[in-house]
Amino acid sequence: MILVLFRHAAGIFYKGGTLTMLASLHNASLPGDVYANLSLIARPPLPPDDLPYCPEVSPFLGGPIRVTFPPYLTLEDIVRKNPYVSKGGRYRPPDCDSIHKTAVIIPHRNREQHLKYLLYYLHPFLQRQQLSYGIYIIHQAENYIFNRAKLLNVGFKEAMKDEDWDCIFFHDVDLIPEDDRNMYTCDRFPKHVAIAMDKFGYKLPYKTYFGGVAALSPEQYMKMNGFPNNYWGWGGEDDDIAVRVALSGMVISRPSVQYGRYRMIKHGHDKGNEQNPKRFNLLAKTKRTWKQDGMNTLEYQLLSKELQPLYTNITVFIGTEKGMQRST
Ligand code: UD2
Ligand code: MN
Repeated sequence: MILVLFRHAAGIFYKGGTLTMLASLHNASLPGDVYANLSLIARPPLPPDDLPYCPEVSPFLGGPIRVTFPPYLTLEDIVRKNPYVSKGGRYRPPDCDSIHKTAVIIPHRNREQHLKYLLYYLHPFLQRQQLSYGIYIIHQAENYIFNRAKLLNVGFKEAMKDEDWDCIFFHDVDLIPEDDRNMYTCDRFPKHVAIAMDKFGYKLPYKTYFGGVAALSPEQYMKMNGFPNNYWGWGGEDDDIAVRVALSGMVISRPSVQYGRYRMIKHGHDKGNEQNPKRFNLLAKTKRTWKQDGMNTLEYQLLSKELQPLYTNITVFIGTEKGMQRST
């Protein structure tokens, strides 16, 4: 027993040593470059079934990430920089068997520039964490008012058809993570991840804040009947989700403030996502409505599902406030 324990401790020590060595090596060359450690990842001459499990702590982590927005970046550049990413924006570590399968769901309309930067950072970030992952863009068709939470519900449903994901990240398109120790894996409770954003002075704006980036396991998500479908326009849906967490008997978990850091790409108000004047009324009723509105009442028309090189694009018609009839 003592011998086993000792070996175990030595293993951890060794892993820690490797991590420190790699981190300093990478810091010496390009401080904070999110692509710095990727060249160290290589496919060993082993059949995929014989790969060892990935270690508990990835040796490719580098800590803080320097976020800049290179002006001439193209999607082709990003493809070239991520040779192990396959069609549909899918990845599994080539050198080890990951126990984590994470889907990232991004609600989207008309934010192509933000999407490009997010992909530029997110792919290497997730590879450094040695996760198996897939990136999904949920694109709201037509010009009717934007509905972030309903798009996230669609993303969940469609992603789960592809794979038995064990963790779903619901991710704004304009938030860039700034520390790769912010693991894109799930906790015992729904995890609010974007807890320290530049736009809020790297602090939580209020205690139950749940916006930006959040991670739920499929079980946690189903337990709260997913997210509301009836918040059209800006605001309130994130607070509704936080209330659902509590109403379904769970609590909010969070990473450490040192790791849960994000930069939000600056933007104005989008046309078609005006402030939702009904948000306060809706929020006052969540307690009565959460079981009657959510995953169990989700309706949409899937218009297309395309496997792009860096992501799976899902274009969906989600209807209007009045129902599923076309607005035009
Ligand atoms: C805050 C929250 C966000 C959400 C929103 C209220 C932060 C960092 N985020 O974001 O999670 O709760 O308030 O609804 O505080 N989008 C498009 N096209 C559009 C409109 C929105 O793609 O025309 C998507 C995109 O992924 C965007 C997200 O919806 O990041 C949230 O919209 P926002 O960025 O305009 O709102 P913001 O920054 O106030
Ligand atoms: Mn934003």
